[in-house]
Amino acid sequence: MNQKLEQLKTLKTNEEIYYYLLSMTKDMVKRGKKNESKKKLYYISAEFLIGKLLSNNLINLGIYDQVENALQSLGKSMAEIEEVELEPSLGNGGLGRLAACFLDSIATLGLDGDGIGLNYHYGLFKQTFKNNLQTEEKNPWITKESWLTKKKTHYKIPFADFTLTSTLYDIDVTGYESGSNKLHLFDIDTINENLVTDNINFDKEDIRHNLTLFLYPDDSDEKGKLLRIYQQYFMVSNAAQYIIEEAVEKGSNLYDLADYAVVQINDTHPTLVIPEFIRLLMERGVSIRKAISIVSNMCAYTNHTILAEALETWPMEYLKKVVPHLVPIIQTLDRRIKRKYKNEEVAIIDKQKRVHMAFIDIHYGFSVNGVAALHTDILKQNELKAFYELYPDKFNNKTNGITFRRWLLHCNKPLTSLLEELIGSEFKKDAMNLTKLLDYEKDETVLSRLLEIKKEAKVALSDYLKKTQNLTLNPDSIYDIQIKRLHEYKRQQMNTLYIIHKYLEIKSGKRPSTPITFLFGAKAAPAYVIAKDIIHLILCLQELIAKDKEVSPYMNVVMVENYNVTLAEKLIPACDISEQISLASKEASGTGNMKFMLNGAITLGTEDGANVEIHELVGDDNIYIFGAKSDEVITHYEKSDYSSKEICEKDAQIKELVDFIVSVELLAVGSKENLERLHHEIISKDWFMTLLDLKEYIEKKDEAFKDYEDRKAWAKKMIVNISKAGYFSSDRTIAQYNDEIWKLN
Ligand code: 26Q
Repeated sequence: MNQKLEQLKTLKTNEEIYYYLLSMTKDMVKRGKKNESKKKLYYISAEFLIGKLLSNNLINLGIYDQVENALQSLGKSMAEIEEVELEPSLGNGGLGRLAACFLDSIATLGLDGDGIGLNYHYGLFKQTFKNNLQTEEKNPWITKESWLTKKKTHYKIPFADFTLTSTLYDIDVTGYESGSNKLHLFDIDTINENLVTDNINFDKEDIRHNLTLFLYPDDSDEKGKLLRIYQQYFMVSNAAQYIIEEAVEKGSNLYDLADYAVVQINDTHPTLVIPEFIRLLMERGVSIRKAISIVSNMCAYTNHTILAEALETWPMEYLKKVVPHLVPIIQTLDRRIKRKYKNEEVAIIDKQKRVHMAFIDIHYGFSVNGVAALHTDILKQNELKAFYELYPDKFNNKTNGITFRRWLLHCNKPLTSLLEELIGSEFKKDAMNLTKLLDYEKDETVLSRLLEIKKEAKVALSDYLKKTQNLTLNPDSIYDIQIKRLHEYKRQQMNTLYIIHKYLEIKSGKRPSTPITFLFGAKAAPAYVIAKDIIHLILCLQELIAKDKEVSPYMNVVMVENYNVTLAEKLIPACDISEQISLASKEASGTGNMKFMLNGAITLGTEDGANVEIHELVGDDNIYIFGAKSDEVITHYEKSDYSSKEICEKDAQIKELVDFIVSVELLAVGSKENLERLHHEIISKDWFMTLLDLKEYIEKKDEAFKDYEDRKAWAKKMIVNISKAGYFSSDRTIAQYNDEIWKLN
């Protein structure tokens, strides 16, 4: 090791150093311990939002400090070296990041478990802003030397009209002071990057050459949907062949496959793995009856959403076009259910001949889990009630978690050091030890140090955003942050209505005691028109306020470009107020809420997803909760009795805020088409009930800003939040998955 670091000191450029460390790390993992057991977990997911890996791996291998010291003697820092690494965008948001946190915890707990997914060359997309609008560009990340290791593993993947040959690429997954596992990403050698013409446009029909170009290419048309099915089948056929091969090598006779493998299906995207396993077993001589029973004992399903549009159903016609060989199997699976249960609600193939992917998972998997207590309850009592009645024992909750290695040790070193100094380092292995911090609730020195650390993080973020995006922030202001995918149910539009409220207040002479910075980070799906209009509104407000000398000393709006894991790592430590304001019942869990809490931000949120559990842990005094409860919201949907139009007509203040979207001021910096469309959407539809909670939101947010003024009392809230965050370690979540679902030996 020391010799290697001496050699490092002879290098000059940041590139040279980065690539040296990359290969050194890969070498160490190769020679290090591997997690092994008879039964192995395979976590299949269309997304793995892994973020940059260098620091993470150095921390997990226990050599971060040594490397940092060596760099220092060169007059360099890890931060500079990390700039060289490109961040892959192999995920949309929560579901993909969760998969990455899970891989870290699986390895850390010493469990034998690999991830399986696809090697998208351009990932999601890189977001840029032009004329206050989102534009999408490809986001290449694969360089000649990278974390990927090309393997000699190839499979034949049969489609209706042709067969593709796959190639496997592996990424090492290091555990914190533990053995390593792998993330297997499958690809095709025939990919043609030149198919991408401009931005993210490409020939969607040329499957042999486009299959792994992008993650979830726009599926607003039939071609896009077919491509998604091609991707999904390619992913799961590779997975199933790989899993069977490994099990047989270890001695499985196929009939005992479930003793060698357990498969976690991450949302419905990998659902076709069930019929594919059955097909492969039948090819190897197993009867269909037996094959179904083997597979049913092996597959477990996680649900991440109750939004109707995200519950995948594929027209049978599409499946016939892409994977006709799976169709008879799916029909058999469906017939068996129809024979057994007369209730049409639980049929796999519905009257319109659409195949309900989640229903395959529920009938033919042994476990169904939601991702937070409230979410699992809603699945049982509403969305999946009919299934819960059939299979009460299959349903279980696994409240999400986050890896503290990345979301504390790596992204907030000053806070980590303070914690070590106060409570020792056991919290790094067992996060519940963070409760020891409660002893310092009244310690004035500790309270001021916490505030100093927060201030330092705000300065660091401000410097970084200045350097990388030419944004100017005031580190003496309150940092109020909403970072997550742009979706109407997450209600970024409600946040903008508050901003309008504050703007108008300042205009009328009522100034906040401490200036406020409203930060946003969000990508919108390329075909999601209203989501893009909301981004436009945020950017227009940013411009309007920045240009207004009367207002800008007191408030600012900052939307960061191309929000990703790397930016999240800088934004989260700097946050004072964490915006978690989804319409109750719609956010399955949220995981950003946990990262913020761990870094001493106070949540402003609705009783939704894991906010409910955060609320229970920290108590009323250490969180700002507002808005309609989930049962109320569900009743509004059932009765269709919510009308944003009525609210606007009855409440002049709300009307004033909403109408400001199409004011002369905003139209002067924005596009009439986008602003008018958004305005119209809110006053005539507002499907996610922004206006239902707006009044209470304004009140609660004002209360939080007022409380912020008492710095000591605020620091006490920070302490309580950090102390109670231990429950949200993904080590806890994964231990529960293993104890209750996977049961690895
Ligand atoms: C489905 C059909 C067609 C096209 C795309 C999709 C699709 C793609 C991505 C559906 C869903 C997703 C991603 C969902 C997701 O990220 N869900 C989030 O999962 C987190 C981890 O459990 C939760 O914390 C969040 O609450 C949930 O929104």
